[in-house]
Amino acid sequence: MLMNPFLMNIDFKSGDLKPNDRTNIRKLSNMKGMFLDTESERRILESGDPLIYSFSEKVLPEEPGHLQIAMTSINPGKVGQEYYMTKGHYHKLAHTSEVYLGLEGRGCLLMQTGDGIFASLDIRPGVLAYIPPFWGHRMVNTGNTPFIFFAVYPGDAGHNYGDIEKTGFAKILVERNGETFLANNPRWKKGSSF
Ligand code: PAN
Ligand code: ZN
Repeated sequence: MLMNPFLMNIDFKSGDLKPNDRTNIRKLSNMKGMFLDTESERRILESGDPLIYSFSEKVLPEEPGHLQIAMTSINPGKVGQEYYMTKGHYHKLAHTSEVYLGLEGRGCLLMQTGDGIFASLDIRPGVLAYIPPFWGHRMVNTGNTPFIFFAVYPGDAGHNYGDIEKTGFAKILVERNGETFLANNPRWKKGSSF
């Protein structure tokens, strides 16, 4: 069936994508066990359930030939020493790629392959990252303001969250003594997805 061309509006400052079909909310309780410091996680959850990030999507056919588009806003904050971040995922069709474009705030893109190759890229407004096939990806907000980015990826890519939920990423982004750096994740084990 022929789809009609259409426009959408992006508010670079707030991250609003309009009109969108779905806004997904990820609170700390939706990410249990994903931050290293589970004691800090428990303490935070005793007094509330902060919004870590949200992302809005236009629902498009999950078919080859189409694209999916999404806008994500990650709040500033930390659980223990670890910055707020997205869950992160591989694509279900692992050989599909993605483009992330930084629009507001500052952050870092963590990537890794199933056999443990790790890479990270600093993202700022106007910086575009190309995530090639087979790289799992997670965005981290390393600033003091919301970190907003645009994403576009193949229509049929799908998402595989399970492998990241099991093992996390090889490295985590933390702040210690005012310094931001990548630390080895003691919980990380080599994945077996590919
Ligand atoms: C992005 C992500 C979005 C939220 O649109 O889905 O930033 O992150 P999680 O999916 O890891 O929760 C994307 O990479 N889509 O493929
Ligand atoms: Zn993706």
